Amino acid sequence: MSMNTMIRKSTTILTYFKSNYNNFFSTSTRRKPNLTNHHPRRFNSTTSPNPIHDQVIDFPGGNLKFIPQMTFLSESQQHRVPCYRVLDDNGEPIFGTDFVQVSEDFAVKMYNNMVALQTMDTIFYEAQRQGRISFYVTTNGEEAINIASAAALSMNDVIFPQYREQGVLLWRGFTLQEFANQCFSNKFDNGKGRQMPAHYGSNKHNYMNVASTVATQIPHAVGAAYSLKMDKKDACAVTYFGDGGSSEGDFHAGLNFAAVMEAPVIFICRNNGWAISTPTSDQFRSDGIVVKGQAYGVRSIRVDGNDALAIYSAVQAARQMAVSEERPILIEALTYRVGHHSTSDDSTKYRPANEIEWWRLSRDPVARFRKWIERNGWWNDMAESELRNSLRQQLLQTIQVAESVEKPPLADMFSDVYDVPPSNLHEQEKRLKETVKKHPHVYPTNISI
Ligand SMILES: Cc1ncc(C[n+]2csc(CCOP(=O)(O)OP(=O)(O)O)c2C)c(N)n1
Ligand SMILES: [Mg+2]
Repeated sequence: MSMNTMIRKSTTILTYFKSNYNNFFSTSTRRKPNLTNHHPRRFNSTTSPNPIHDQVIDFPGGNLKFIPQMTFLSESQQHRVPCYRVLDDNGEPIFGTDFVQVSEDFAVKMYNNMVALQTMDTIFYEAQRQGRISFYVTTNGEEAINIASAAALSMNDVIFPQYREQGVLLWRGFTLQEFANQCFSNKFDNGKGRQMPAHYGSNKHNYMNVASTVATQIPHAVGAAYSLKMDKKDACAVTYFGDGGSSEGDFHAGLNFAAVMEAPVIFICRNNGWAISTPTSDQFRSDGIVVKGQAYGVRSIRVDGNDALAIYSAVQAARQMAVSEERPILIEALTYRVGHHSTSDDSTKYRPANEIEWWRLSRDPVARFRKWIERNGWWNDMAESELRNSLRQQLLQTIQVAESVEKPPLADMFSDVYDVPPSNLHEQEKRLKETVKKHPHVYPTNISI
């Protein structure tokens, strides 16, 4: 198109726009704009001249009202979104609370798992401090989110974790020995020693491999949910992430896609206040994460993440809605990361030690749930010390075993990525083997060639 034609066309468009300007926003029938190029439903305004409150525009998404005042939406709501809880800090049910009942056996099983998770984290953390494994990440303070959410799901639901959700895998039956094998990168590790410790994954348990690239699991979960829906499976996808994960673009893309495609996925955000050393106040100014769900058209709830019964009830309801109504649900679980971010971090460098202590002592989700089961007569001091002693012994045993098992063979480094490995990979493998042969003294003895 020549410059002259372009100018002519733009002038025509401008003239058209000017002459129809009022019509675009007018509700009068006398001056109906010529909207032949638009979908007729789009700008179908009502005709009543007054009062303005009766005037609506049928815009994509539904009818909306016209108002005469120039009103900006406030950047914050007058009232923050409230937080659903069942048990108070003392493990006492709140008056009038609405929750899913659990049997004695089930509640005790949940508690056993929370204590197992806590003990495993303590022992593996110590193993890293002793130099026996290279890395570890604890769930301290977030045991209820891990175990109670897992307890509310079905085994067919597919889990897309971040990296602080080992309790979900524990609940699904991954054994303490399997956890230790992964952390010690021995030949029984599902990942064949090719991932950092605490990067678990298990096909058998419908638990996708942990990838520490924050939030990449979110769009994966949405895609998987959409495929579950297309296959008419009685299951949903469930993805976990932190407040930091919600600051990534993947979170926003995932939420929007899930809303539009009506994918049965549950987004569980562990808002624990910190993304390593970055507090939430430096990440967003919205009322947390829950309001973002609503902004994307996703049904959402804010839950006390340190209350196992509230998490259990909310996740069970979310699952029911996700699967039967084929829709995404967002859960923002409020909690606190009591431990350091990982063994590569010292959180006292960026937050006060007394803040950590307060959450550890006053808001511990495990102690809170214990108070509730004790109050019901389902638990006592003797059961507690037996459980803790037995778990400690088992875990010490598992790490001894895991440590003594040999590492995966060197060839495993080169397998599983390509169907037909390319020539440069063959070349690298050959060179590595030659180097090991030449310098056997610097090569670990527990790795077979
Ligand atoms: C894409 C990406 N960016 C940055 C990092 C470095 N990193 C690892 S964990 C983390 C913080 C994540 O915080 P959050 O999602 O709140 O999880 P939390 O550790 O609090 O459980 C960051 C920034 C990463 N692993 N991946
Ligand atoms: Mg966080």
